[in-house]
Amino acid sequence: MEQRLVELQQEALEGIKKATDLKELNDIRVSYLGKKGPITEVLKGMGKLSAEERPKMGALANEVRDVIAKAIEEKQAVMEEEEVAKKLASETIDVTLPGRPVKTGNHHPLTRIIEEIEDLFIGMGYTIAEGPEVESDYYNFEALNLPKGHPSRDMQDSFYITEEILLRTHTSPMQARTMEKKEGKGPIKIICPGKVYRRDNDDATHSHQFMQIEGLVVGENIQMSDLKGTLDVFAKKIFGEDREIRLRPSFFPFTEPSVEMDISCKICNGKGCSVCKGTGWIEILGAGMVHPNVLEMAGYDSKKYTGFAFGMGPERIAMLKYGVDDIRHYYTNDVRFLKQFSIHE
Ligand code: 2NL
Repeated sequence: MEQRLVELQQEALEGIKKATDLKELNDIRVSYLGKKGPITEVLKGMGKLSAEERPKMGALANEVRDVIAKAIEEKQAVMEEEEVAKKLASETIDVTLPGRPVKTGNHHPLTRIIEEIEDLFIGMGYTIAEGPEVESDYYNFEALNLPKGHPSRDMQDSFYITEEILLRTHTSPMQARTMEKKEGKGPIKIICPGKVYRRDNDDATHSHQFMQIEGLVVGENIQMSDLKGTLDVFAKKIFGEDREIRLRPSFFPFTEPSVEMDISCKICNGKGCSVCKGTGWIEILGAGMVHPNVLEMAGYDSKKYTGFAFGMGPERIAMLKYGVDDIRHYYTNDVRFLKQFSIHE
């Protein structure tokens, strides 16, 4: 019996030594130390032994069991360590590799130009006023000195929902609303950006839906020179400090007098080229002194208060600033067009 136990221990230790993975090692544990294993078998035969031999044999069997168990434990620890080392070696990461680029979008060119213009005027003390695109006939026309029968109100020029409700044709209704609401009828300095609509056939320079930015300043002693100075700052900040402006007489129903503003052509520096059609000047926006009728309709005393207003199309501003040749590029959302306005590489 003693002989058998010694053999078992040798066999087991040999097997443990040869084992190449954790599964093999576990199989050895089960087969030698398990309930149906050979050591348990040997111990079952102890009944035949004498009273002196029995404890000796029991102690030996326990010792063999402990030796095998300890050998398995040690080998397992070594194997586990090796496994971790192998994993670490195979899973090393190169922290110097460049990261995967994150795809970023960018603001639409119209958003960009509108925000740039807004920021410029906010810097001069203006606030932003936004309002409904579905407007009443009153705010879109009547309050702006466009009485019934005026050619600008032609059904052909607007999208009507009912006789009295339409899609706004300019952002001026928001200015009329702001003046009307102003408590105490004090001074106003606002910029009104937003979408506007006209019944038009789309082509390279026309669209039935487009953006507008209007500005309105109302106060005591507001003069034409304030308008000119403001527009000069605007032109130089948006198109470059070396730009000159020129005001030409014009007509708008809501301003009197009215002007159109040109900037000197950047391409030819005023000499005349194909971009400015030989004139040296490029038309940028319309403006004027707020018509007394418009002030009075909003509840302002036009003898005490005066004001100036201006309106421009961001599409046109961005076309000139970025060299866009067709207004429809803004609305068709071809990413090859849009990507060119990314501030990222
Ligand atoms: C243009 C011309 C203009 C205004 C807009 C305005 C608004 C009020 C009172 C007076 Cl409430 N004027 N807006 C004035 C002059 C010109 O826009 O050609 N825009 C693209």
